[in-house]
Amino acid sequence: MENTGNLTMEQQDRERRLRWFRQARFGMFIHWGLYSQLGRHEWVMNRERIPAAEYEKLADSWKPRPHAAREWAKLAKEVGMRYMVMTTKHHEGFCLFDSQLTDYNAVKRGPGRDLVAEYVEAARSEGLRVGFYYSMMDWRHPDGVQCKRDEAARRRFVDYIHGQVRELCTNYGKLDIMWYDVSWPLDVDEWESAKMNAMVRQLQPDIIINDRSQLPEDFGTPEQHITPAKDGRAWEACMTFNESWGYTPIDAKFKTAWDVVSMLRQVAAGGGNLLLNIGPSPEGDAPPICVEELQKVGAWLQRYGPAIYEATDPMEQEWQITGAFTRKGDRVYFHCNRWPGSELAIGGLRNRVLSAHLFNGPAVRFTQQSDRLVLTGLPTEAPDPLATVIELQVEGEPRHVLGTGYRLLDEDT
Ligand code: H79
Repeated sequence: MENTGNLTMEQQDRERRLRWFRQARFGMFIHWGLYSQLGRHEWVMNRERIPAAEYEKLADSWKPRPHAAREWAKLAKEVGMRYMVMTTKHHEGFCLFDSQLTDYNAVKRGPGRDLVAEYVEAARSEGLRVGFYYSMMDWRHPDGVQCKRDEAARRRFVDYIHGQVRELCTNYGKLDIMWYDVSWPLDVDEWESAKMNAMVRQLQPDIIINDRSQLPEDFGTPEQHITPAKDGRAWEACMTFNESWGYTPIDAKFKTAWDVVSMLRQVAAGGGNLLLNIGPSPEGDAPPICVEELQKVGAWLQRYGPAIYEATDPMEQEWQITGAFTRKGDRVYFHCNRWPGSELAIGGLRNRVLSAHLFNGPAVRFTQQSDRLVLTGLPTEAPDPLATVIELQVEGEPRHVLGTGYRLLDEDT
């Protein structure tokens, strides 16, 4: 039984809604929109100062393949992701959903279908949780900038944004995540964010809401860095595969499976999630390199999953070039991603080691003198080049402390 004794009713309800999210660990972010056709980043309209009239032609030329989302969802499921978040409207203003509030949407223009409905069906049929990304900033809406200077414009724009959020929360069944993005140029009162989120919760009592409507709500969203939230708040790091969110083939330096496994270990160690982005082509193909690398990650998780999904207990630790820890209770998992050969020395572990094993494998011999642990008789080649997990059973609260200065072996603390 959880001890909920010291939590307010509101906090208890938040923890109830967050329960799946705190255990999810790994999700797929999808950035898909008109910008995908240009292949030069999702900010292309703004960065290249493309006139709206010219950009809007992309709404008619976009002809994505039917049900492309099914392949993304299958991939997500296969590689160990538990949820998805897709852009329903990015800063460009084009709506991938059927909106009564604008004709600039996927049903009325080129695609001729509701791409959000297809996405929801695809994710649900793989048993994945469903999130909607929605950009509050809107470069195309005539009041999107004017709203800051003109009360009538603000009223119209806020009604438009709230109205679309209502549509999203009404027309697609049960949702798991509302993932707002950039709330420029208004402040929290001008946006009437509290009112908007109260509406969301009335329509979707189990939903969790991110922190980007200028209210903290349910979880934090570090972007392009992995930084745990304070005070036990839920959090999710969103990361790109290359350096763009939208389809950008000229941005060709992609993270590898090794990088992704390392990010998973970092989020697990901090009790958070990794929302890893894919920018599909305009037709709807995930870049082949992302598919290949994710499949390697999936195979790795098949083998080492428990050292990621369930090993989120906090543990003080410092860096080592050979790897880092996750922890569950008295089990400490050293994820060795730079294999040193038949001997692995770990300095700074302040607990007596009771046993050492390759994860789900044979015992490993070791010696321990003060805070120097030496594992011996290991394979000369890395058993797993992405990261080999070594499970240590330790005595007492696990601590890994080296300090910055030089310290003789027998000095304490
Ligand atoms: O969708 C992806 C990015 O396109 C988007 N978030 C991820 C998930 C993103 N948009 N902008 N940013 C990230 C960086 C933030 C820019 C901002 Fe600003 C600085 C927003 C508010 C201050 C630039 C200046 C935009 C408005 C004013």
